[in-house]
Amino acid sequence: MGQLSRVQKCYHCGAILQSDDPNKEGYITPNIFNQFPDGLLLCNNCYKNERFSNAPKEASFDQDYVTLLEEIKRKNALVVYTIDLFSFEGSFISKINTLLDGIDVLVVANKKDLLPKDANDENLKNYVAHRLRLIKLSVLDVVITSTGKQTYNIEEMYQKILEHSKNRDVYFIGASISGKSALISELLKLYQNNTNKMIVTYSFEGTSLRGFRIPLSNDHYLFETPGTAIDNTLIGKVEKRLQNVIIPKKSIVPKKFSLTKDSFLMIGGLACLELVDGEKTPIKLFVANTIESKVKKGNVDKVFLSNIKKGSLKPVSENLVDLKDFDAYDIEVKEQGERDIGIAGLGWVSLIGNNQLFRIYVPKGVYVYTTRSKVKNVK
Ligand SMILES: Nc1nc2c(ncn2[C@@H]2O[C@H](COP(=O)(O)OP(=O)(O)OP(=O)(O)O)[C@@H](O)[C@H]2O)c(=O)[nH]1
Ligand SMILES: [Mg+2]
Repeated sequence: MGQLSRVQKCYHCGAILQSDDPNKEGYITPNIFNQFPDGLLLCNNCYKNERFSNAPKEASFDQDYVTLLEEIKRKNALVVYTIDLFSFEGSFISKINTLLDGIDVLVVANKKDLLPKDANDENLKNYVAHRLRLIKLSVLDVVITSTGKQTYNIEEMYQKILEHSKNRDVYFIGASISGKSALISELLKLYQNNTNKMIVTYSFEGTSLRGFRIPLSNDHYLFETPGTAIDNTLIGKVEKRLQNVIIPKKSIVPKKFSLTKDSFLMIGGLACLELVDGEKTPIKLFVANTIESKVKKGNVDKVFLSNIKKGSLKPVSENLVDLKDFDAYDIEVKEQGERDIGIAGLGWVSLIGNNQLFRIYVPKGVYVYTTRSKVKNVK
């Protein structure tokens, strides 16, 4: 009988691994194959496409929204674009931004209460304006707000809406759970109805979208619209009970760590940031205060996974138990100064850029970004 040897398969797609023909399925670089004879291996294709992809996923959107934006454009209305300051970076949808081209946009950057207490409004406005410039959206103004127990700048928001609307219709738009309904309900506490119209629920023509219509004058209205669902944030990837742990309830207190080459920060069982190359780097982590995090050295795949399996860092998700549940991205930080590496829905890490190479592991399909720092000089 001939010798029986084990056939190695790609851990992700299941193709039989081979090092003979790069054009056939299952191809893996020979030295990787030889270096880890018993390891869990990925074929080059899966390694590139599935885990080490360089293109974080853009959120998708509903076709009804196009119809709604076309109506806004036709009416030359004022758009109040609501963003969630804690987590808006992945919520821009380029097609929506293109459709907003030429429309007057007032940005309301909400949930300021979730940021560290010493976060500075001017810095935040500059950050938001910078992000919006990058996506080629030109805005009239940015107002920083909060709703909830301690509201912030609601009156300023209302005044700016009245000032910029100039007898036009006004539409509150923005991602789901950015706080549109909460802001409008605060606004209604200041609002006086001097018209002969009522506040009504309203169906947007040609769509299945519904919202409130609030009269501003006898000819003009403020419309509340439903949010665009954002499918590239962590919130949609975990079970309901965990969403309450991941979405901060109060002001984030940043946690300090330090990464040296080959060490990594595990953020609960949800994400992991490794310093692959570069000098020792102090980092500040901005996530909900209840999330447990720790720096470790060693083999990321093994250590991170064993922490998840043991449940030693909270929270862990039933949906995130295997390496194939995670994407990995390499991020080179070439810029100097304070920089953030962010994970949509979870939060971000702040550091001083110094030519580091980081590798970040995030749940599959979750948006990852790098920008100048959102919250600077906090203790
Ligand atoms: N911490 C904090 N939470 C807020 C704030 N504004 C709204 N929220 C919360 O965010 C969640 C979503 O708020 P909504 O006002 O329903 O958001 P929305 O944009 O109308 O969402 P859709 O209707 O789904 O598009 C709720 O749990 C609110 O309590 C805020 O300023 N700070
Ligand atoms: Mg709403």
